[in-house]
Amino acid sequence: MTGLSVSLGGMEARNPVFLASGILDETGASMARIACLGAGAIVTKSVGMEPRPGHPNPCVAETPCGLLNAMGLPNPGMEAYAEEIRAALVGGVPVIASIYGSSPREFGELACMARDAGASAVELNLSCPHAKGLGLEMGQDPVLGGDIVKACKTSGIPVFPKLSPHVNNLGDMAKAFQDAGAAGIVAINTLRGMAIDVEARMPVLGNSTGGLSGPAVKPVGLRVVYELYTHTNLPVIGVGGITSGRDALEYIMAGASAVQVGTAVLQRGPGACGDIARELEELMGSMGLERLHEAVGIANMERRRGSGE
Ligand code: RRO
Repeated sequence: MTGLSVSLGGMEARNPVFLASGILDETGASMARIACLGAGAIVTKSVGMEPRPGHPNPCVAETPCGLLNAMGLPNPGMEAYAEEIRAALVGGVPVIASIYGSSPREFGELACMARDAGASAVELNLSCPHAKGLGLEMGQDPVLGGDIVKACKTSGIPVFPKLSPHVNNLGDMAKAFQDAGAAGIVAINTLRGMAIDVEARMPVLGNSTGGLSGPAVKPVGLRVVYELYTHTNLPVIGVGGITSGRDALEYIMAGASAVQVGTAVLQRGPGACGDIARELEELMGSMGLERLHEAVGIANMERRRGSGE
């Protein structure tokens, strides 16, 4: 799939369909398997400095067009998880470590630990919808966001902040990330939502609210990617509701240079990323698009107008 190869801030991937954070990424073995089945790169679960048990059960709830989760950042801490990152490298594709922290300094230390474990890049989780004091609360402040990127740049590996769809100052955030030296921006994390158990007269999720993913969020993700592509020259990695090669191409045409697949892996199985990459290649071929860059942002009318097309 040479026509699908992609380079993001110096990180090379054989195809642009990556495993998203939070899906089948508890162990290095499962991540390596997804890589062997064709994913272009693997994003790990979000890992912090200390172990965290996560939120009380139930942590997931199905809805008609998507999945609600409130896992609550469960993870064993970076020191222990480094072993899983090393094991995931067996898959032979770049491993991107998703990290979260409470300060730029902690993010920077985590980035260095991830690099030492063999990660090719870090994704900064600035967008978890239900972790007090972390995630979304940090990802809306351009000064703090820029400082976090700068701290992680000391690791020397590419840095990809991940944004929430709830951010209202996308242009400011994109500029702050670009000025700080980010290699790209990932969008979107899940949308805040909830479900009610009528008989029990209470919320379904143990945490009451959670994050919605899956087909329902695809139009929102597309809009955010489109806006980011309009506002910045940084590569954008699109995520949210991608289930097929056609969905992936929609994101690419909106401005994504790569995509991530999460919820669809639960529906289509561990080969989902590889299968979607093959579907993407076929669809592009049938449309006369030989290389990925020919399709990136092709549907972005703002950029077209800017370049006088
Ligand atoms: O662990 C979670 O509950 C979680 C995370 Br870290 C995230 O970034 N997004 C999400 O929907 N759930």
